Amino acid sequence: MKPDVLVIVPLRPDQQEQLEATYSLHRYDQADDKEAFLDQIGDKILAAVTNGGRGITRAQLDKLPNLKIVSSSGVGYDAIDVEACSEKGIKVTNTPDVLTDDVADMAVALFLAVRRDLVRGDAHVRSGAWGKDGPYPLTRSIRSKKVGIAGLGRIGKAIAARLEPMGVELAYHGRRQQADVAYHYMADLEAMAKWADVLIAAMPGGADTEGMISANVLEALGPQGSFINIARGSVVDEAALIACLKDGRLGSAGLDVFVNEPNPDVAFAAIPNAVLHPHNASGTVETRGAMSQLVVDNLKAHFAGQPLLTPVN
Ligand code: 8YV
Repeated sequence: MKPDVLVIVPLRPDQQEQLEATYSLHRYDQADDKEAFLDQIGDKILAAVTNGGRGITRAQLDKLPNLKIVSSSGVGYDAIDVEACSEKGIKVTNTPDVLTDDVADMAVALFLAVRRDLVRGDAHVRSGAWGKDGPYPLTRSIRSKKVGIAGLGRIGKAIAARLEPMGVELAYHGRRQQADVAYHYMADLEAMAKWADVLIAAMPGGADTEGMISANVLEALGPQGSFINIARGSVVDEAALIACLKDGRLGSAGLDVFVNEPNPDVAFAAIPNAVLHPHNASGTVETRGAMSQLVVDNLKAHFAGQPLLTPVN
């Protein structure tokens, strides 16, 4: 008898095949009436596969009385009710490390795109404005600029490592100073934003960091400053971000994440000083494959009674 597994979000094709071969899959993602579907099959589900975006809620967990593990594709688990899982003795796993490089690359891509005006430069060529109106306005050098990273975890460190050889001055903010890190630590986020030309958000999402990038922080960053977010939409006061970008209190932004995904606030579409990306920093074939494999491998370890590879709780 194959163990029954709930698929909230399917994996990449290779890994989905592995799941199909090993487990009896119940496709929540394909069910029209999801409530009725859970009522019908909830009792027999032993494991669930989801991702960082969809997660799993307490209401869903309540319908899965025999669930023992939630294996999620994504390093962030703010959409998973980990507290409810722990209460119910359900293990949660995520996919750290395998996505670090791609996410850090995207932070740097947004940083460069924003500071060197890549997207508007592209439009200047395509529209013929170059020939009609003349050369594109000058931008600002990256070299010698001050970059503050909020959240110096695995991804924050990978971003710093990429920026260091570009000749920027680096500082970081987090809950505490890290003994083995040479970058300048700033305990006050607003003070770091005031100091910085560019502020990069790389902290986890969730209640602890909600709205951390406040109106005050954005204003401290200022009219020449740029905000880059590859973390979660929830870490920034998005209404303040939109207002500050519109009226020039903040210079520019590069955003991979939004409060309402996949339908972000329509106001963003009319903001020329922002580069927008559809939450796809980990979205490469290689990395999504590695994330999917880690989801499969965590399930395998669980059903074999072995230690989980990347446990969250
Ligand atoms: C994914 C992410 O896009 O890892 C995360 O926390 O936000 C992204 O890698 C997300 O988990 C959906 O798969």
